[in-house]
Amino acid sequence: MILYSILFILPSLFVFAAGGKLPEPEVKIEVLHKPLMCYRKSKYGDMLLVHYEGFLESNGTLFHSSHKHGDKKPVWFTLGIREVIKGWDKGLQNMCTGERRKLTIPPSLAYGKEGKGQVPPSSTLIFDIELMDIQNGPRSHESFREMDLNDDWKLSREEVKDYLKKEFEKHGYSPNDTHHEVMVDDIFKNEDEDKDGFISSREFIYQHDEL
Ligand SMILES: [Ca+2]
Ligand SMILES: [Ca+2]
Repeated sequence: MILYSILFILPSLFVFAAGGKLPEPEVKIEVLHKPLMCYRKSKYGDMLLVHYEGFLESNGTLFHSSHKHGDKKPVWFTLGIREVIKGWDKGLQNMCTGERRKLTIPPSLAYGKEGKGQVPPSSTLIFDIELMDIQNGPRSHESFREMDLNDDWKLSREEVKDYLKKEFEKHGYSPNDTHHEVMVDDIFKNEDEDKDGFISSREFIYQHDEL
């Protein structure tokens, strides 16, 4: 009886946790600093601003530092949409602004067998990451409410287009109607799963839940 239950439950757990694949290796998370006040914790769909340093575990080489390299500014990215390596998506959830974490990330959740740039093949990476700010990303519940102008809990093409226009203007681009139409087509092709011509809150927010 017990064996039966385990056989029955395990496969469904795997499907739930890893989209049908075997569970992946984990990211080791160590909290180096936690602020006293935490008003908001990072979640999938949020935009995070981070300062970070990345090291090779094998010999301690610093391969990238946002403090020292490039324009020496912290970087923005959206959590949970694979904009960054999987290890970041997994390891930077539920984090407070001002918190610092050390992540140890196996190659399969970083740059894999191939490596990339200064990261040699099959490298385990260590990151020291400080979360500087959290903003509503394109995937948050808050931005859905913001986009849903008539509060009917679904997004029409007009609402999505309106939002794109505002976002483009906010970032200093002049509005381009043809470009926006193409983007709206693209968004609806991917997001409107049941093809009813609207993006429901569920289609919007849970799209990337399998990550
Ligand atoms: Ca609406
Ligand atoms: Ca729909």
